[in-house]
Amino acid sequence: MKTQRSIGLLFLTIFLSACGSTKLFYADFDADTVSEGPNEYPPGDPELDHIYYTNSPVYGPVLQVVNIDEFDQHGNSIRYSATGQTNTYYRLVSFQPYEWPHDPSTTEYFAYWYGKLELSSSSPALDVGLGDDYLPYGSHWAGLRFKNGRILLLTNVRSETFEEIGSYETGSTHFIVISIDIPSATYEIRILQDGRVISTGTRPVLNPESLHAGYAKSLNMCFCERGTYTSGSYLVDFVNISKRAPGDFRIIPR
Ligand SMILES: [Ca+2]
Ligand SMILES: [Ca+2]
Repeated sequence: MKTQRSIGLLFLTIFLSACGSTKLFYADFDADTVSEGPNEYPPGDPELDHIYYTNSPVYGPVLQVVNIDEFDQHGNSIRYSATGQTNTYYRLVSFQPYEWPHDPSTTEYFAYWYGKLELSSSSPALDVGLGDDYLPYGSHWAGLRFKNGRILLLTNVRSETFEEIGSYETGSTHFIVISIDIPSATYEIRILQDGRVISTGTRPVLNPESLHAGYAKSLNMCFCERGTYTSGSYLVDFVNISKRAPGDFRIIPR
């Protein structure tokens, strides 16, 4: 199984290397120092892509580079941990491309990454979204929430309402692809886990007026739910935002 996954990841890496001009954000954390926060400006193509996060000495690290065999996508990954901090900005992690101004020839955006959910019943919800800014949730084009074994799709940003689209088990690994089609102002999210795919199908973008804005197209993750939560983390690797789809949707983590 491990060999199959490594081959699949190698294929995907080669594919993406040939399409450098379409990359907007890329981080694999392999050059980062274990036990520290990741490089805020991930080395390599593309230039000027950025990770926004706050590793506060008061509230403890939110992001930490780790090397964990059982996740083992490739080399290092990052662990994003929930904290008791009530200020959203201290808890938010935002993967931000550099693109200014907006390229009018762009018709599609894709965000994709590997993740492993380490969430228990005492963990806050993990919210993930792609949008034109990093302020959850109003700017999101599409978003997901993971909470108590349920996978929820954000359906209304103002009222923060969700639709249940699937389930997960704590410790499960997945590969997520969020795709945005600009001309039709639609999106689709695919979650590959346990050898199957959960798809949202094609849906209208939640915040279509910002599709042509010249802001960052950010992939945002947040343990933003308020409450006395004490645990929870998300292992993440191979974070991509691109104008091109990943080379092989059949790559399913085991
Ligand atoms: Ca890695
Ligand atoms: Ca870079």
